[in-house]
Amino acid sequence: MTCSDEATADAETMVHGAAIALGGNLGKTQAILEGALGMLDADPDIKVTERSSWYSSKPVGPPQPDYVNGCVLLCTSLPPRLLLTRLHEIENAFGRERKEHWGARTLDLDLILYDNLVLDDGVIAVPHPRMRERAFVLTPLAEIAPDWIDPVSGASIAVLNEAVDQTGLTKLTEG
Ligand code: PH2
Ligand code: MG
Ligand code: MG
Repeated sequence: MTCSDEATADAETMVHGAAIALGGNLGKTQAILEGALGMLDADPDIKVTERSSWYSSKPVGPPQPDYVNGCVLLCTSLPPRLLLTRLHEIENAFGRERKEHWGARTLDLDLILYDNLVLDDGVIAVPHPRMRERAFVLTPLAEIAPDWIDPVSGASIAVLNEAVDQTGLTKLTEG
């Protein structure tokens, strides 16, 4: 399914497809991630179309608790910068504080892919520059978008996922 051919009343405006990675490792993470998903879908400019399973993952970065991670696909009328602003608003609504780089957080919403756009303007970078190294992004994303082609490498998400180390990643729920 692509956003531009979806048979809904919103089909004319919500023509852009995006993949979002969700993560967190402070508080009742799974409930926070579900809440964030609800807020995303409640946005009149965003429609969540697919969601992955939730995974437990060992932290990448400084010592900190294990994460819960997952991915969703959405259709949106928002251009990338406005979408990113909405993601930050939802992070802030869940008490996100920006302290240590790669440190513990209640909620992290990362824009991974936006159509087949390649953009890095200092504010926004899509595809997400580290997605190719991260099983906690690629494995959930491969559940819901295995054939999405990374416009930088030319490889599909399924192929990228086969190349990453899956150590430390455990499925918690079915998507
Ligand atoms: N996010 C980070 C840093 N490290 N590790 C895991 N397992 N999962 C994450 O989502 C994550 C991380 C910065 O965004
Ligand atoms: Mg992140
Ligand atoms: Mg982030």
